[in-house]
Amino acid sequence: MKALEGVRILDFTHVQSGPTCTQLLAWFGADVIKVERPGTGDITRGQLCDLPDVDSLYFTMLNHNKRSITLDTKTPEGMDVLWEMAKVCDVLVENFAPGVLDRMGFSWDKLHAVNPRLIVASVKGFGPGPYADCKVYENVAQCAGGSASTTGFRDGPPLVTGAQIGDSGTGLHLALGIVTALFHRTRSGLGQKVDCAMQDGVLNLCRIKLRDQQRLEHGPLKEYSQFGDGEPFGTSVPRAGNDSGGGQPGRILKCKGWETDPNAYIYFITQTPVWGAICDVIGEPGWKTDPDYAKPAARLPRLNEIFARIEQWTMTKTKFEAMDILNVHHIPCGPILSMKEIAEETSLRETGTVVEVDHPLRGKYLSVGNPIKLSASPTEVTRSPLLGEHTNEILRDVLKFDDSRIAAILASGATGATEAPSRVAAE
Ligand code: CAO
Repeated sequence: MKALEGVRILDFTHVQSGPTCTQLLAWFGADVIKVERPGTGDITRGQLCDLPDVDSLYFTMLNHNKRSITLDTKTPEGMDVLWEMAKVCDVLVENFAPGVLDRMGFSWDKLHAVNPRLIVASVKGFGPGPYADCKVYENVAQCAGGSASTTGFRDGPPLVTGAQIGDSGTGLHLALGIVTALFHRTRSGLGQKVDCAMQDGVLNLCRIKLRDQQRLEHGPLKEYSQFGDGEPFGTSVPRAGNDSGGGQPGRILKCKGWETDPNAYIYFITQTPVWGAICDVIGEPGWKTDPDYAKPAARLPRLNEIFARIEQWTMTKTKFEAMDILNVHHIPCGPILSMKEIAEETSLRETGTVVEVDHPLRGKYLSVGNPIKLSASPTEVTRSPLLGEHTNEILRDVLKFDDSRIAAILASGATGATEAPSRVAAE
């Protein structure tokens, strides 16, 4: 039995933040029923398409293991069906713009009255406050959550990061909120609202930068290369390039081949317990006892010089050769892996973190599998649904409608053309 078997999710999500949450729940065994607008469905089905008339990779990679029903919830018949679904589901998940669900008539009060056990989980860009009504996409959340102001180099503009911390990060937060509410329901018998704001989710992941903001009031941040360069700090946490580490300073360093390979780099951490080994490996054994280098505090003003010296060594090795040598000495380091290298990495295939999935219209494609491994509830990744693929079976098997009721709903147009191909281009 899968961990969430028996849990039914009314998945009223779109784009990325909500779908990543419900995909995780589906991977844990929940029955996730995605409600989509007839004709177009989730707008991402038709965005950034690499093949004609085939659901985009964006959509397929975010909606595995789900079923799809098409419903125009702005028709009375579509609205009726949605209410019936709300009665038989355990969780409703949505990430529409602020106010959309209320405008549809699906307020928390009404949903709770109809199904007191229903958990209603929402992603919004912001929590209550001046921006509560704003629509938000990934990069807006990265900017408003503190990530962009602290990412990049100090002589350049703020930068967004390639990791989707606003969308997928908030989806993760929401999934935790939902399973927590499910656990609470086993004792209270009642559903509750679960709200995650993308700004809050990003800030939660930027926690150490708020730590640094407060440290700054008590003096310069000595592990930042800015300190070693003698550049004064301002009043807020600066961008730190690739510096990291608090007590364990680290940098990205060039490796052999960096002139032509944009990813011939390694992340190198000068962890204190292995400082002696580092000195031996790079050919500076004298630094083990030299008072200017032997202790972490003495090294902080010299980090630029120290990393320049370590880089002289890493540039003589490929990133994988350097990994092999450094790992023998338990020196924390990591290669900069390109997406191509990750896609080809056999160990990630073996653990199911990278999976090959077959799709009837697309054929085989690669996706990221479930990064959370449960020993008694392993994940089997199955393809995303075609638009409206399960409309009839949901009306019949989940909602237990009889043939005449189903025929009336289909005739009303509320479900659109259920046998329609996978998507209609939305771009
Ligand atoms: N049938 C009929 N109408 C439907 C429907 C259905 N099945 N599903 C959705 N709709 C309607 C909604 O009722 C809404 O209509 P109204 O505005 O008339 O009430 C409309 O579709 C659009 O909803 P939206 O405003 O959420 O969509 P958008 O494309 O304009 O905005 C987004 C997208 C992501 C900016 C917005 O949804 C948002 O801010 N969400 C919260 C934050 C979030 O999750 N962002 C992550 C985005 S991923 O990068």
